[in-house]
Amino acid sequence: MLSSVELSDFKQFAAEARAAVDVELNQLLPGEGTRPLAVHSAMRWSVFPGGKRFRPLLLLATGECFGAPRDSLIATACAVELIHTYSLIHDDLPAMDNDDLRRGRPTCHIQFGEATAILAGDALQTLAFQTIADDEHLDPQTRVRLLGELAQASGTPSGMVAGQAHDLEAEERTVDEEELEQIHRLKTGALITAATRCGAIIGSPSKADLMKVTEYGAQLGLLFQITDDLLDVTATAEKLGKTPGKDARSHKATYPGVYGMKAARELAVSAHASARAALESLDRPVDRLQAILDYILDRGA
Ligand code: GRG
Repeated sequence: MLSSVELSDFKQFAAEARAAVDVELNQLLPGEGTRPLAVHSAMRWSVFPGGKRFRPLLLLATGECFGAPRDSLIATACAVELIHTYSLIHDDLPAMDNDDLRRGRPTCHIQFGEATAILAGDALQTLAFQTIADDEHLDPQTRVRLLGELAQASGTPSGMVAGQAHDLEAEERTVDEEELEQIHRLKTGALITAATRCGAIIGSPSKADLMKVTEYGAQLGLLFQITDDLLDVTATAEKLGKTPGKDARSHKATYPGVYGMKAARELAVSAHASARAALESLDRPVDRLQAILDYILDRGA
């Protein structure tokens, strides 16, 4: 565990990085008064005030661990958050999870109607790619590489869309441990891993270091999903900002459902240890990446 000085450094970093991400997101999104009005209001409704901003924070912390300047990281950090927010809007739609509460307030389709919510999600996704393509702090070759990373992690067959499709398919039947991990590696893990990889790539890592970062990201993604599943069982709507107990009611493939609560908690500890081992093999200042790990484990405890 981190010392109190390291923890206080991390809290300061997280608060300041979240504020910087919000300033940049505000500049990237079309203004409220921009026509057509409804789609832009819906995009802003879902992006602000936002959630934990976990993925952009992770990208900034990884990039800075590789010595990349903040200016070269911030747009890509926002692009990952735009993809994540699009996925939440679409996941909440009646045709998918059919949820009416997200980030502590009505979901996008409840507030603006289904058609506008679909368009807002679509537009956030395309804005993510445009943001990286236009980032003049990065050389063209790096932009193309980041675009490829993000597209792969968001789409199919090796990204979030594949995971979501697999998850929908599995609702009607029992899944085993291997299939559960495969679903969540794609649905949640791919974008979290991409956040770590994109941050590192901007800092020009060696191939060996990028592999270590990838392993850290993959294990952190699993840890994130397990704790998210545990919280769905144990936390209140107020703490979650979304409807709890939904996974079991929708017959979702979850870690507590497949393993039980005790074994799911043990798996979280084991993913935390594997991620930590990957970090320890990196000869870099990894305190913030360690703090992120500890924060996610504690969240589900
Ligand atoms: C619609 C293509 C498509 C994919 C949807 C995001 C997603 C994939 C499903 C959401 C279902 C879910 C609750 C997954 C668990 C992990 C997850 C993505 C939690 C939400 O992320 P947080 O906790 O949210 O980072 P905030 O609001 O803090 O940004």
